[in-house]
Amino acid sequence: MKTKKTGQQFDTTFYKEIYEGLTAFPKYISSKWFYDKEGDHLFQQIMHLPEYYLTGCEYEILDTHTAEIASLFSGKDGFELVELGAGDGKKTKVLLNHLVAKNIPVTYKPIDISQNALDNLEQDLQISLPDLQVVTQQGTYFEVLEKLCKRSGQKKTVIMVLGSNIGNLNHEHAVSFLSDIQKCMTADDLLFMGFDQKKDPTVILNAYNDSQGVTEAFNKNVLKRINKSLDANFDCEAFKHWPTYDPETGTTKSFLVSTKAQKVNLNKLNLEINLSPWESIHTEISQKYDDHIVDWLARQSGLRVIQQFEDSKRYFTDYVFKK
Ligand code: AVJ
Repeated sequence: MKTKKTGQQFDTTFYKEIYEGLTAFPKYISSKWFYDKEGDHLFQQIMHLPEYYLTGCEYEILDTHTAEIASLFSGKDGFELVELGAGDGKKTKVLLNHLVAKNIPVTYKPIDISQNALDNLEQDLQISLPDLQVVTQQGTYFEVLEKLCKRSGQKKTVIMVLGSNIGNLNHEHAVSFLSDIQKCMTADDLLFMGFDQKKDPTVILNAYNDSQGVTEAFNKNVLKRINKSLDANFDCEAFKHWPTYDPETGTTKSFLVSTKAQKVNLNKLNLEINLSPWESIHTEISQKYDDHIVDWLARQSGLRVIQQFEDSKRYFTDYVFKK
């Protein structure tokens, strides 16, 4: 049972949002468009970078507290594990291995915006955990939550959002995202969510400006994707990758800054845009948090933190929420 969106629907949103962002001032492109096949691949590489501490820290949390987390999740007659933004599922596999080994009945429902990532994950799980029941679904968080809300099963549901994926949303959007999740939860259900913490600004900036230039390539790949799929001619090499971190707000922002004047044709959009020298395109926010901000977000969304797990460096925290 798979819900695959037709290329058509996907294209319309993509076209519309790219048009909006590139005709706005200041210009922007949503980070959700990073993840085509090449973007997935580059993000996989990012997760292995020494500077990109997030993945390792959260892996440590799941690996250290596997049994405790598993027993927190387990319902009377098993449970459904819905993972929003599952990606390659590497961290989740620690938990899935444990659940299968302990014969705890679970249905794993990974959701991702990238069909490519889901196909890889499904294949991988078929081989490594053939007994695990897996149901994949492609879509954005918002589309998928709508379906989740209409579900009929009585089984306990645990919604999982790892990797500080919520960090791509500003606080206003994060509250509406958390509220949407809250509305879909019963009193029994749990939300397990990872939040990257405020820390030494240098550590944070390096995570988004690695020495091998993978993050730079990841950021620029969105322009390559636009060139390919919208028949456009961005000069990708004439952009500078520019991440910033504001320790007051905890917001990391990534920009592409044009090093020269550019006239860009986006033929499929019937659009021509001009970039002035040093004009920026904002491409991503990666919000950093602390316990107070997470508490505030939870309260705004009708949720409360019932437990939290930290890595040994206290760089990253997974929070457990109930409604
Ligand atoms: C997948 C959204 C958590 O913001 O840290 C990694 C994506 N961007 N390097 C993040 C990302 C640049 C990542 N998230």
